Amino acid sequence: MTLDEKTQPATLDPVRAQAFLADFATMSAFGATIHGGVDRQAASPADIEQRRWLQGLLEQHGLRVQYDRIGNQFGLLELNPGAPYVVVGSHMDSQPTAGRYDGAYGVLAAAHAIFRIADELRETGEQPALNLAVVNWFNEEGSRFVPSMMGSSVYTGLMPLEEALAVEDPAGISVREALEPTGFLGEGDGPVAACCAEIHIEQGRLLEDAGTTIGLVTASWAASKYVVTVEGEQSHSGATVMADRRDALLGASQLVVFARELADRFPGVLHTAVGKLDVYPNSPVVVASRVRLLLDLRCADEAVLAEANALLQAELPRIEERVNVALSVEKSHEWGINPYQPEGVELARSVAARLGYAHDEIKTVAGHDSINMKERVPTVMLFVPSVQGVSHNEGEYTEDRDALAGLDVLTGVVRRLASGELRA
Ligand code: HGY
Ligand code: MN
Ligand code: MN
Repeated sequence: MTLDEKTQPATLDPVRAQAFLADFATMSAFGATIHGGVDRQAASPADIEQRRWLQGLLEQHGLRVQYDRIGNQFGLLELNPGAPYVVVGSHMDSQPTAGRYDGAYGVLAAAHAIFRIADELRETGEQPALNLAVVNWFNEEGSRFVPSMMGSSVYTGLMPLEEALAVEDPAGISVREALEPTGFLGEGDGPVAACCAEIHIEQGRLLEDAGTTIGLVTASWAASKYVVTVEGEQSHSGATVMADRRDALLGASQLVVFARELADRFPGVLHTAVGKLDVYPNSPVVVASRVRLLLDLRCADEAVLAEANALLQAELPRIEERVNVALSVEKSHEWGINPYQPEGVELARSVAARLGYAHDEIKTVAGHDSINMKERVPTVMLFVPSVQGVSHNEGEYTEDRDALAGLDVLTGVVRRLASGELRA
């Protein structure tokens, strides 16, 4: 890897830039897929191996690594004994066959930002007002264990610990059972946060289309996620008279199509999908008796989301009647359009402006751990561009120069947060 003039951000020296890119290449090898992506679901062997590698990297730089009771991984740099922490990071777990950048970029950027600030403080002998922590939140993706953003939800008290530990994957393995043998199930609640920062790839293409390098995230879209169970009756797919069938997969399919029609009623404002179907018995020559599916609604407007949820509820009895199945619906996760603290947006804006990077405000459509954190402490969320907006796909890509620009801005933000400028 070489850095040309275009790649090299103004205030990040080439040695640090190279070190970041080299570590990013190393971390991308954990769970690497043949198409250039990664497969690192929460507490899978690849996730575990990568966490051990991160622990080594953090310890090499003098950070003390600690795990809390839901397996969040923290690298602590205590420079002001007893003071609370600036918690900086993201997640390293992934969706199955996903991209290298989602989450992992933010954890590594946090680590390198803190390494640089620690070196600067050692040189000047200054003591910051706040301590510094890198965080790798457990199970942000929620693919193996539903719901998403689990580690940060428990950390912030938005999800009870015991409920999270009891969640089972499709093979019936609980979070507790998956984490216990890894040594990542710690004892305490993790460091006390005074404020938080996260950097992430955009996963959309607004920044790229506008030629903007740094997104200053002002708010999230709202989300409603459902677990739907469709109950029908198992029968012979050939022999059973059509009128007698109670086809659970047909009922589920109608819901899949309805979700799309719902989004089409609110173009650009509502995004929907069914991303997962578990079909029982999922066998040839058998009409399915039961389908469990995960339905995801994301919306830029809470009133529209409420209307979409009402339309969905109204559709359920229609599907039941048409297909002769029973539907049960449970909301598994939701969040609203709560803004990030405007003071944090302004702080990030001034850092990006001073460093000379093109920047603009943006909203996040995807969920992030910082959405939970901002409910508790002042939180700054930054984006860097995703090439063509590709994400949750092995082809996910961010240009090196953008990744480095993001690291540069994150470092500036964390430096100011460490001075206690914005704290709970
Ligand atoms: O958007 C999501 O729900 C994901 O966990 N990032
Ligand atoms: Mn992510
Ligand atoms: Mn993701």
